Amino acid sequence: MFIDQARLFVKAGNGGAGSRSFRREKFVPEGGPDGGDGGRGGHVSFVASNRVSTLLDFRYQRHYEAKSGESGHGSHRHGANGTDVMLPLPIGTIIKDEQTGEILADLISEGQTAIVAHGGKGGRGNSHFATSTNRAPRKYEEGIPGEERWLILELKLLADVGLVGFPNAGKSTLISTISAAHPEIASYPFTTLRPHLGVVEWAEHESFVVADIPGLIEGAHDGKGLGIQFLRHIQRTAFLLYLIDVSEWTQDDPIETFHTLQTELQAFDPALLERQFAIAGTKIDAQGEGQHLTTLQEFCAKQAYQFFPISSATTQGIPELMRFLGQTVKEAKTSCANNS
Ligand SMILES: Nc1nc2c(ncn2[C@@H]2O[C@H](COP(=O)(O)OP(=O)(O)OP(=O)(O)O)[C@@H](O)[C@H]2O)c(=O)[nH]1
Ligand SMILES: [Mg+2]
Repeated sequence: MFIDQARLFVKAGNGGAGSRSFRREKFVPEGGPDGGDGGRGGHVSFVASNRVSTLLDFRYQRHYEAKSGESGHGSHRHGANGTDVMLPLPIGTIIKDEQTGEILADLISEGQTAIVAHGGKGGRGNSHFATSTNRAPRKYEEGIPGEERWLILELKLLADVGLVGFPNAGKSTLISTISAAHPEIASYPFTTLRPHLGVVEWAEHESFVVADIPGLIEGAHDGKGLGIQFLRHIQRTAFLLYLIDVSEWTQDDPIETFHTLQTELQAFDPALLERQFAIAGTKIDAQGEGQHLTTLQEFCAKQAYQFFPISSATTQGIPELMRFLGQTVKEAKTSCANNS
């Protein structure tokens, strides 16, 4: 199961109390104060790791607490710091404070860490409070309580290619044909309710990741259908593939469909329209007289858009499309690596 959101509570450890202690030595009747400071409470932090790929763990355990710092000791000895809690998260997770909505961290690279609840500082021991008029202070400080808060974790899929299309366009069928992902497929709209990722091996040791997301309809940006919130999953993809049904069963004009899809993407994030893309005409095994296919093909030729007629049912056109996507993603990644 792919979990893309989680809510959890974190509490850092409290600081340990400072110590109230006096030096006791034989023949020294009034030994000075020697109470050490309390230890710091443990922090709660996250680390981005490519060994985890979902937020599933946070469905089962929602409370994470770090240990408190130890109290200080006599002879100026510092109490031990509380042990930190370090939780691994998939790369691509955004951490938000639930109450304020503030983004605390955006984990984008392996090993990146973020402290989300700071351990409380330890209190000072009585040795700090000696003055010329008070050589035997009884005063010491308690530790500061550790921070605590509710967090929202959001995993933005780090897919290379995002599939965009009307409901029923054949997005889930395509991803299940080209990868090991098995999202539900059905002839009714909005079968897919949450994003799915599939890894496509297009050549030996060469792969890219595709995201299948719920279908878009006209007015999605006003909340129609499933809305457009899930488009955040394709915000970071290098490439978009528009899937447009050209079977004889569809009532929609393919060019209008393309424009509607672009309008909805733009309403969510205009940058999505600048993204490299190609258009696939789907279900060509059921093209009938082929009117929709011809219309779309001519439109793409005129606009100089990359166009691929495909059928997931017969796999016609799919190997060519996969090679094209694989190569394009690879080039995009190489130029990205060279620029950074
Ligand atoms: N003949 C034919 N039917 C197809 C092809 N691809 C998909 N279909 C059918 O089209 C219908 C919709 O397919 P899905 O893959 O569920 O469509 P989707 O785009 O994921 O739809 P939503 O999840 O609702 O957005 C199903 O009945 C599929 O069997 C194809 O290449 N040829
Ligand atoms: Mg689907």
